[in-house]
Amino acid sequence: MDQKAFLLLFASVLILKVVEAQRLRPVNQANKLNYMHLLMEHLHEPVSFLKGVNRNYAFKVPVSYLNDRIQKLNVVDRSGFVGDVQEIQVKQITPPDLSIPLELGHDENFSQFLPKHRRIAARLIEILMDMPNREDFLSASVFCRERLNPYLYIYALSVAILHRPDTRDVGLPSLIGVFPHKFVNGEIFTRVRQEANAVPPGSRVPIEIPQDFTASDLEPEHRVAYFREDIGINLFHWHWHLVYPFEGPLNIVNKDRRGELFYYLHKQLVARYNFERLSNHLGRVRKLNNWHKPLKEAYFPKLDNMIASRVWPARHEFAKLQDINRELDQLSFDIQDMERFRDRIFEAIHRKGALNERGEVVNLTSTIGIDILGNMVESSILSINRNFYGDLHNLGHLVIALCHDPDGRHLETFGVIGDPATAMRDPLFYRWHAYIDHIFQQHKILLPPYTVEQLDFPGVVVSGMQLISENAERNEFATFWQKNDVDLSRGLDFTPRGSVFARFTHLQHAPYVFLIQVDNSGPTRMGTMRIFLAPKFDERRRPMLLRDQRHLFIELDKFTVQLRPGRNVFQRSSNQSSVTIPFERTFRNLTNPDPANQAEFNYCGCGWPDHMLIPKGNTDGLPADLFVMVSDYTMDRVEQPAPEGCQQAHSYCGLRDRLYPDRRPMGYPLDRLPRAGVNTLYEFITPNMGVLNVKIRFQDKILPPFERQ
Ligand SMILES: *[C@@H]1O[C@H](CO)[C@@H](O)[C@H](O)[C@H]1NC(C)=O
Ligand SMILES: *[C@@H]1O[C@H](CO)[C@@H](O)[C@H](O)[C@H]1NC(C)=O
Ligand SMILES: *[C@@H]1O[C@H](CO)[C@@H](O)[C@H](O)[C@H]1NC(C)=O
Ligand SMILES: *[C@@H]1O[C@H](CO)[C@@H](O)[C@H](O)[C@H]1NC(C)=O
Ligand SMILES: [Cu+2]
Repeated sequence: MDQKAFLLLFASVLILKVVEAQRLRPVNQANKLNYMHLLMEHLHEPVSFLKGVNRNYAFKVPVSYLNDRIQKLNVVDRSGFVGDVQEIQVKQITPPDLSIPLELGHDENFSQFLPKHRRIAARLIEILMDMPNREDFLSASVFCRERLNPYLYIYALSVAILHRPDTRDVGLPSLIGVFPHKFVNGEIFTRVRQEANAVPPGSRVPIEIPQDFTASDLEPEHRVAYFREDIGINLFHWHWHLVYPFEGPLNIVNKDRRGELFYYLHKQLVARYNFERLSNHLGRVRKLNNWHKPLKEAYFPKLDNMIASRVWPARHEFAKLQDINRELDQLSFDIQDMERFRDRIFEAIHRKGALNERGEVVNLTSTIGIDILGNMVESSILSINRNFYGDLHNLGHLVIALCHDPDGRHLETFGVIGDPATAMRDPLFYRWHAYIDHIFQQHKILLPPYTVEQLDFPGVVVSGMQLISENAERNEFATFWQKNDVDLSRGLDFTPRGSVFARFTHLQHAPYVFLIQVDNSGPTRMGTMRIFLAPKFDERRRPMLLRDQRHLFIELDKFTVQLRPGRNVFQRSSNQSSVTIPFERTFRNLTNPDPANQAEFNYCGCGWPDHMLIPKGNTDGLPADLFVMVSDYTMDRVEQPAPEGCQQAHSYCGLRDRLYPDRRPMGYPLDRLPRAGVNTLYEFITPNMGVLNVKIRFQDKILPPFERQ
């Protein structure tokens, strides 16, 4: 026995003595899985260490599960802890075969976009999905944690928790608590460490994250950094891709209209970004259609990962895209390959038919064409012909993410756009997705415009609209800054006892209510209220034509209404939006796992963050068009049982285990070109629609945490 091992053994004997002074209480066996989030904490520590912010949980693990030295000594580090420890017992199973997941080294940088990594992740998801019951699932999760690359592990485990029928009630912690370095400036970790080491839990103050840490005002693009770098929208994007992975077991990937939702969600992301740009005197984002021209937009992320001592590579101004040939990633493709895929996709769109793997023509119809295209362009494993139409959108992420080291000679890894948790920080994310949307639009503009008869709902008239925001003029949205705190303690590479908070500043809007008056001259019937918002003027302050403006409409809400004969007045608050989830759910706090409210953290954890619902506007009040339509529910309705559990943000995320709850094309009625002769929104509307002139007024003030305006 060498000296180190001897010392460890000696320490463990002491520790076991300490354990005797503690009381071990098993947790309620039926609720064991509610503690799974503890597996996602402090990933640099073995599973046998005490877990939880207060270090009062322990996994009781079969000795053979533990790795190397620690395994041999069976050290359960409970040092320094006095009091009750709750024990989570882990059953011993025949361990799963991890030979494929182990192809990814423990310290490698994991990217869902890399084909090699996708294959590995798909296998791990399969392993975790195949566990026959909750006990075995917990056991396999513990076994994998000790052996696998932490990023791969968290990704696959999260997908499994979101999709196993028996884990609906298991809470998924917010990724910011797991990998905080993917979300906040690396510099603050030094200060977090000082605070945690020097100050006891009750007296700690939050560490302030500066609002402008990635660039200065010399860079015009920096004016919208508050959007790109918002913690909430990056968490949302990560979560959305957990719910809609493009590779993995077929029953997970093959969700109702997932290809169409890929198109619609990313179109909305670009629309929202453009709305912010127009709020900040920036032009709309230019689509990235020329892959040979140097790229004006630079990005220096300034995120560091202290665990893997990894710095996210930067991209300087006027970088060029290049052919990729990286042996270390088993990745090789040329820009020409992407061009070939692009040309084939355009050809399919213009022929209104695509070739499947058997060489048969699949019609790109007005109903399912967009769904087929979504899966083809992204591409997902549902693509009708991946060999022929390739993997355009994913390769685009990679060619941008690797442009600083296309052949790997500098041993540098991918940039932020190569990881869904960080991709939305990069200005090129939006240029790339503007291009991807341009492809989808080639299909949409070939579809026949909706006729007046198709749009109208005879006998239903929108006769009045009002917007009432707290402490604001009538028909104005109010926006401002707000500070909030997020607990980073669980994802740190050292182990403070108790929480350590970071304080960040984000955009916020005042709570508002829409009042919509609808006259019904027919019998009682149902309708769907669809609410959208777009800027009124373009970057040159000229009124927009509907053919341009329709790309800028962001969805604010969608809900079913009952129309009684005569006058109906509907009142709808911002906190009821079908697009958003509340702030608390975005930053899910699982320090106090209460089985009663776990379910809502899963699918219901998917939703646009409420604080980013309304674009910033400007101090003069940015003029915007609030568009409302009441459509005929008999044409919208999807026959299915009501969703269970929490209220879900279905507009962008769909419903768990259900069909997408609206039969119309996503983005209806603004998803197609307007009919002939219609140039403006006002000319477009039929009696069952309404437009309200509103303003978005930004007040340059910062509200303290959790305070209502
Ligand atoms: C991960 O990326 C960093 C550079 O950011 C690099 O130093 C490290 O070697 C990479 N890890 C592996 C295993 O490739
Ligand atoms: C596809 O469209 C063509 C032309 O409209 C039609 O003749 C053909 O039957 C359609 N194929 C299928 C499988 O519906
Ligand atoms: C939602 O907003 C309305 C109006 O502002 C308010 O009365 C209600 O309490 C809010 N509900 C929740 C759950 O916050
Ligand atoms: C999280 O929950 C714990 C216990 O319920 C509470 O003490 C803590 O303040 C919460 N943190 C946040 C950020 O809400
Ligand atoms: Cu995405």
